[in-house]
Amino acid sequence: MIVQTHQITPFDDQKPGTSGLRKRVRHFQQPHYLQSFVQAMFDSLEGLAGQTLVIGGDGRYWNCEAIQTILAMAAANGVGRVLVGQGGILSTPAASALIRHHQAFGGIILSASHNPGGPDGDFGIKYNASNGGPAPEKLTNAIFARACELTEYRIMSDMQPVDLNLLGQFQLGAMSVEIIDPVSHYVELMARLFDFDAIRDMLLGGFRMQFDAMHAVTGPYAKAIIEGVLGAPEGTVINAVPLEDFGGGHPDPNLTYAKELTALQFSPDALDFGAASDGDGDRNMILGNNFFVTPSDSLAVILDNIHLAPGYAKGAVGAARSMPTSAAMDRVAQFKGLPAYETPTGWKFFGNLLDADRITLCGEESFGTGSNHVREKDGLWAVLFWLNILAARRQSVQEVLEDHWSRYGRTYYSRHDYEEVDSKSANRLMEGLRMRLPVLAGQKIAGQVIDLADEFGYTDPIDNSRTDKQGVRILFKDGSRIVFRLSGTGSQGATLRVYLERYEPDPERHGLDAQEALADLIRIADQMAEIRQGLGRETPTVIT
Ligand code: G16
Repeated sequence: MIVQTHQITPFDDQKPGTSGLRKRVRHFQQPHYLQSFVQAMFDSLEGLAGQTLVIGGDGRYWNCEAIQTILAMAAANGVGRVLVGQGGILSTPAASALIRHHQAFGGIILSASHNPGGPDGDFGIKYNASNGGPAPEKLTNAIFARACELTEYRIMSDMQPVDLNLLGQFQLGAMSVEIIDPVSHYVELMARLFDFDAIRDMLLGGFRMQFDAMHAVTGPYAKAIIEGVLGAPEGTVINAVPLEDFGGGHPDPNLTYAKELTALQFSPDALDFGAASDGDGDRNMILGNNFFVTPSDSLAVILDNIHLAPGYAKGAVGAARSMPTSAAMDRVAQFKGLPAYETPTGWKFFGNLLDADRITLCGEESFGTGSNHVREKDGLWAVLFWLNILAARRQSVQEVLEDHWSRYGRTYYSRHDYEEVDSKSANRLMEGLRMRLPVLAGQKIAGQVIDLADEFGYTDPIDNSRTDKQGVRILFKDGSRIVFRLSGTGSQGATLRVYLERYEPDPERHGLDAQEALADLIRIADQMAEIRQGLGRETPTVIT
């Protein structure tokens, strides 16, 4: 093996966001850019020499090229063994499961999640630690600091391109490379957690469903499980073949971007169940017949019914949600006498709670739900959990939700996103809100009295690490809430997220459309933050 050392000028823009480093493909393709980040990562991982890494991605454009580069650099940096998903494919949850199963040192996942792909789209890279979860802030900060000062990287220069499609094992210098089936281990894990017999019986009994893989990584997993093991008819999984550009779509499972599925489920031909997952397979959307389940409600329903899945028969030890996620989960936790945690946005903040066995279940409003089976959110897992609940309860999605609301009350919830706005204007808007926080409490706006106004910060109960500036919260006397936050996952400009929530205990008022139920809060949010004037946008880009 010939190892070459390349001299470079340091990059100062390699700070990982909410979930890894995400940039436009062309930005990543500039000379030495990917290499700089990978070297900074390797340099920040103490004790990496001789260890095992899991590598895979969501199949987006440039995935396989990046894997070749990472393999050459891993060999040159003394990594002992790498496990690579066949074809360069590994969904984020499957990668997390494999890291845990093989007790690997960590993993590198190539994905920009739900962001569009293709030569003009986004690319991304993230590191997951030995627990299978996203690198904690301490590590991502160290990687960034290292990248800012990095002047050289090491790479194997005599490597022939590896055939990523060929299962098997071979050597790259002293490093062993194994190309493994990306799907089989994940299928076995799901079979241990859920009542596949009951789901199979339900499907054979005429239950009709569709799963939209959005031409992203979940296709092969969903085909194997839903159509293969569970016996749903062929064609149940649509857009099942992962494509480099996701077929030109935006692989984000929500009502705006999962167009085909949404159109079907809100039509007279709607099926009993519809679901979708995102670019790297960690998000999920759940739909019934002409019915949308908010991710916050989905988390609450799963917690309420958790014992119905064999892998969780003993119930949960506790649950957690990100701060902007609605409090619907908290009401179930309170009823069951379980601890409920509120963390900043980002799956990495659940890691310590899961590792310390404080929680079994966690979720986020951003279409993410997961449990202690891995250390990432898991799209297909959530879909299977819903199928398990429906099979056990023999009720429709709508019936399950209506029953839930009748017992716990309904939390109306919506998120309004203003995507790719000018960064300076977005920061100015947030700064303006921050400055007004001290005087807001007690004020009356459009008939609503503000109870508390602050900026969310979090002290991790396990390692006491502190994370500040995690979103501006306006809490009203009647329990309603507005949260303002800038996204940490975009690659262009800034995205303002406005989270709106209102609790309604009265069953007589549970049948409203969410936008209607939240209309007064939507007006207040615009008025308080001066969104229209500040961002020059009349309406949100995406409403979920
Ligand atoms: C990532 C994170 C999630 C987060 C979401 C949105 O999801 O893993 O924890 O909730 O981004 O973050 P933001 O509001 O900062 O854009 P994914 O699916 O993109 O990896």
